Amino acid sequence: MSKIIFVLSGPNLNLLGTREPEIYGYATLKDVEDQCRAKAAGLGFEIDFRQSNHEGVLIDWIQEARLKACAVVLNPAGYGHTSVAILDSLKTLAIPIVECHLSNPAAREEFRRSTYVSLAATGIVSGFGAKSYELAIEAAAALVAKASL
Ligand code: CA2
Repeated sequence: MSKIIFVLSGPNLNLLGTREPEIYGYATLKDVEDQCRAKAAGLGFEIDFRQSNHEGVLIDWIQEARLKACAVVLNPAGYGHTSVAILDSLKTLAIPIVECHLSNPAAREEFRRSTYVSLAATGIVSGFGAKSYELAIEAAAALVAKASL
């Protein structure tokens, strides 16, 4: 069975660490990737870490995860609040999906308080800055281990 966790990030997260650090922290996306890789390795998994500003590209990667991944960690960024198409693609997966956010969207503006992605996610980690990604990988690894018992 695959031991690869797809870790996907949506629009504008390539700018992480360069703007709005009071909300998103000072870590860059490369820092987050390094932390995720180390966390996954410690748990016996590999990660495939990708970011796109394009909805269709994210959907292509989610479809690719059906064939190659044992779990998906997804920070959909703004698309979480708008994209029925991403929700539809997630619904085709039979593997754990962990929705991940740096901030706690539930404590922010009204329009961030729900995400379409949540309707397909196994669980959500939010509000812990870059650490949210590590916690999401830990959750994904635990779900995969439980499913293969
Ligand atoms: O907290 C999160 O991780 C979010 O998914 C981030 C999204 C936001 O729309 C969601 O409500 C919550 C925004 C990502 C923007 O990324 C930036 C990174 C650095 C500087 C500015 C924006």
